[in-house]
Amino acid sequence: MASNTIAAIATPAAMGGVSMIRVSGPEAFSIAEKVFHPFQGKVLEQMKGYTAAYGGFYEGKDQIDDGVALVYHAPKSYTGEDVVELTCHGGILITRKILRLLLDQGARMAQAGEFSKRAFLNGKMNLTQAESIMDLIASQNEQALKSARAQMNGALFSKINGVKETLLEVAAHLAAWVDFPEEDIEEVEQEHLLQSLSGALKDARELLSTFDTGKILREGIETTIVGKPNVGKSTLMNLLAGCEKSIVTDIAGTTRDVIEESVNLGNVVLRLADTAGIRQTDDKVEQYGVELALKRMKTAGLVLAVFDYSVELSEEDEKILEAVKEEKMPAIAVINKTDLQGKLDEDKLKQYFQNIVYISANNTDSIKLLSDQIQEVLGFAHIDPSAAMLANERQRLCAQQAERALQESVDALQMGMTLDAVTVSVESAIEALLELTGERVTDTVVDQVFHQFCVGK
Ligand SMILES: Nc1nc2c(ncn2[C@@H]2O[C@H](COP(=O)(O)OP(=O)(O)OP(=O)(O)O)[C@@H](O)[C@H]2O)c(=O)[nH]1
Ligand SMILES: [Mg+2]
Repeated sequence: MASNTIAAIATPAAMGGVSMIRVSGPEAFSIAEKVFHPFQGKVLEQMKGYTAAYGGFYEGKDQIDDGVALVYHAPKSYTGEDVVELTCHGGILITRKILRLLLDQGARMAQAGEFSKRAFLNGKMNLTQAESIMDLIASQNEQALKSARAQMNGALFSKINGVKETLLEVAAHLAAWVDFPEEDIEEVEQEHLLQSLSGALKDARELLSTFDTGKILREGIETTIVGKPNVGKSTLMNLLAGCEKSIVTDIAGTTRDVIEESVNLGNVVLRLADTAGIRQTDDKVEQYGVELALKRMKTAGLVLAVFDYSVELSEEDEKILEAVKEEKMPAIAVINKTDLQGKLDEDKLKQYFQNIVYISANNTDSIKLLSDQIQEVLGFAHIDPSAAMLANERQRLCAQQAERALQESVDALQMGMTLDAVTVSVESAIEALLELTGERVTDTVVDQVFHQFCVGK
């Protein structure tokens, strides 16, 4: 039978000061004992929880390294099982060798996320908390980090739990009425029922609306800089990137390829693409660049449409205005070169854009102006990163299922359908919420969640 004690390297597979190998399961101490010998004759299993011992790692009689073992006794550990965390020098070869020795002594190589899966199965955390661990590790900016931390502390769980408690109460009342159909339900009670269900529906909707913001927070947003030639798109790209990413010249048609760079701007990661200036051209290479620019613009999550303040709007600008109007993507009109004399028809732009920002791409003060505008357009200006937020597609689908079921229950009640019909919908909503928190979830879903984790987590 495969061992129930698992081991894996928890630190990155790279050279560093130290590496850590984690061992968890019923035989964690006895297996670790065979590879690691505390120098002062301590026995790992007899050490107090949360204490450490300095010792040597041995391959047979040969000492291959020295390091530290940290001991946790079940259930007071990350996984809820006996755990030993072995820290050695951070060489790739040494670390792998120690892992191999542990496996030779009977540990099994942990699968991706298996330590966290055990923590979940042992009731150490709920599923939304477990999911936030990977978000925490993957965070690229302060807001994403704060949000992941909040979900790890249970913000999402408490929100769902609140809705669930309401629904359980409603279900209990419904069950009583269904059991005693001869007793008429008073009108006030019916009104109360409707209120509770409408409230729960509102909460579910609010929760669903956090998904898009959360996604941008975690993954950043595809942002395409477009405009006719020479308006200063590449200058803007370089300003935001903080380096000479794109070539800037006063020759129209300088940029032909799509130039990409990720930048962190006021807590949003923009996955920027600088593109070729849009115009009619006989140059084959440039023409291809223009096509790429238009394509990029259509798939972008945010468009920065750049206009030159010092010249009148041209046919080329109009083409961009039409494209923005047609695609309806979030877009900001960036009026550049405001250090020059203005000739641009701003009123016309206002018909197409709700958000307009005046900058000079040569001036670093422009970064803040643009950043504020972007936060506004994406709805980030007022978000509370410590609030409950849906973090992935699995959670979104469960929340959506709950929302639909709640809508059905409200409809059924308002249309005067039988209480049985209302009960079915309420129970289905509860089911969806229990799946969301992982309180009632299939093995397949659990496996899917934890397989996305790192090995060693
Ligand atoms: N005065 C002034 N000149 C600017 C400003 N921004 C850019 N320029 C100048 O405008 C010219 C064109 O800038 P680019 O950034 O290459 O313009 P582009 O839109 O990328 O042009 P293409 O790649 O040809 O489509 C350069 O000479 C820049 O120095 C600005 O805010 N003020
Ligand atoms: Mg350019």
